[in-house]
Amino acid sequence: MIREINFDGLVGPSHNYAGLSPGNLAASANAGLASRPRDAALEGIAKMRANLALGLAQGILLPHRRPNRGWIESLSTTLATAEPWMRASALSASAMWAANAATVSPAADTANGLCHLTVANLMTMPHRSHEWPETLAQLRIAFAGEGFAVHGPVPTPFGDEGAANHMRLAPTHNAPGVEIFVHGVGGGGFPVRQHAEAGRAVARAHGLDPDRTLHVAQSEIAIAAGAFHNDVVAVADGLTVFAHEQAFADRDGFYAALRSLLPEVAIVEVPAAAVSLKDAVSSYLFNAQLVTLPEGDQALILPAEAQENPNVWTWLQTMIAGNGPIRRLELVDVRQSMRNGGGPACLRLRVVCDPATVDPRFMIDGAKLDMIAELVRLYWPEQISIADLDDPALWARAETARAALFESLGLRELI
Ligand code: SUG
Repeated sequence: MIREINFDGLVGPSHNYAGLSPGNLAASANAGLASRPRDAALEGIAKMRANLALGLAQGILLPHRRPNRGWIESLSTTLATAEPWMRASALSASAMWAANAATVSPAADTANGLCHLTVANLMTMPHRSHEWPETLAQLRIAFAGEGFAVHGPVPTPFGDEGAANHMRLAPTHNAPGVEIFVHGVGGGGFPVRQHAEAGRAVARAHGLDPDRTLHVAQSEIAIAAGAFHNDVVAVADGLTVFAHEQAFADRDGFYAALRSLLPEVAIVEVPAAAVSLKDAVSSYLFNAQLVTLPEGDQALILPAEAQENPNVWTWLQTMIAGNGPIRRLELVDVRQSMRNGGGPACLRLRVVCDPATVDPRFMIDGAKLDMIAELVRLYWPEQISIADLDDPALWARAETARAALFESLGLRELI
């Protein structure tokens, strides 16, 4: 049966706060803090468990080889002698944010009837630019079945950050949908990470119908306020778009184009007068997972921070009391990831397909989560301070932890 599967990135054992992403306000504000990799991974596991309990299908993407010695060597330096930012980049656990792993077009939208995935090149931030080869290796195993087409990255200099800048609307998972690619034009002093050319290249690679595909610009003020990806200010599921009033450069033009393609669309817009961009970015209201539950209602899976912001929480209470399509709120605690600017939606990649066609080593149930949690408790460091990043003992520990995980999951070929 065709379903939506959320593939969550498991937080890796080297999770740290190095402040590597200009424009990501949380990551910059928390640079230099001590991180708690074990807690971070367990928070992510608890989120996956909660999603399973809601009746959602759950998969997993796995931590990358860190430190990435090959990347450091390709820069003709070594871990011991590299500049601190470069060493931190080799150690970053940023592959946990699976919404940046790839862009996915379900089979119902594509010319050849395959589910297409294009790995994101993540070229704008050095610490993320070396993720794609290993992400691609995992995707090629997980989606090796004949119903999938897995593509390599869009070439540089066209920045592509994957599903975080992509929305799909469709009446059901196996009906043709409308796909929306959101790019930046100006960043108000911050880098634009998603380029228009990248979205167009992905749409062509996936064989999308140009008449059912939109390419829209993110507003510069949203990027300047810290929305370094569209999923910080907008999210979509089914026939619902949930967005901030100031998310898009040409809001009226976008809504009109969308309504003409999909007259039944529901646009749940949050006015800036009720929730400012600042509140939206600090609470990650829009970085919720918007999901359709098995019983048919839509739910928002929100970070706990959304409850702590009075403007956001008041708005949500009013929305729920009304008659809109989103009927339920679920809170999850992913604070360790949030401190690096990654909310519930950043942590997952949605793939619409039959779960039986996915390599089972990438599918998750309660028992497998128990096993992974056990390994996390055993091997993941409790705490990492910035000074620890210089310590060869930490590098070895991160490598041992990952190897133990891959061994247990039967994925030796990826160690
Ligand atoms: O790319 N943070 C990530 C957060 C990604 C969030 N993803 C989505 N919005 N979908 C980023 O900026 C911080 C790492 C550091 O500073 O150490 C970081 O990479």
